[in-house]
Amino acid sequence: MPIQQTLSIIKPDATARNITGQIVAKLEEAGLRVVAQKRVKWKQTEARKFYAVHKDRPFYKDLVKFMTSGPIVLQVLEGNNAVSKNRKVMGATNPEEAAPGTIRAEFAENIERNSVHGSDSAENAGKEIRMCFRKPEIVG
Ligand code: IDP
Ligand code: MG
Repeated sequence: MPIQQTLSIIKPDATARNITGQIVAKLEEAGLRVVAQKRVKWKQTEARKFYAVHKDRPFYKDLVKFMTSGPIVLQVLEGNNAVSKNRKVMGATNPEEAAPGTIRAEFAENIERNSVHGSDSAENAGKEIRMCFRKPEIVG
């Protein structure tokens, strides 16, 4: 299995409830390693750019508003098949459809305020990591 890196974000609903540690514990239990991490507050321009793939979706405006509403924790996760491993431990976008034990099943408030982001492909992981971190900030 290839060692990969993926981008993870702990979203404002989770930082507001002080559950970032519980989320990191789930990621680590799944076999993922946090090799970069920083807490930031995004400006509108940063959130718009990050979620540009969704710019024509009906939820885009609210998503940008939500992602700029409070602090977020950006992370690079590393491990075997990190992209799909992270998606699995995150659970489905809609917490009502997320498998038991997943981060979203346990912590998400609703389909928008769903506690975490995770890259959906190795290609997007590379792009998202480059958008959020400089090389020296990632220490494996
Ligand atoms: P993902 O985060 O599981 O990859 P995406 O489809 O990429 O899901 O959507 C990005 C984010 O946009 C979601 O995590 C969620 O915060 C928000 N979102 C997605 N679909 C909806 C929706 O139908 N209503 C409100 N917000 C949504
Ligand atoms: Mg997505």
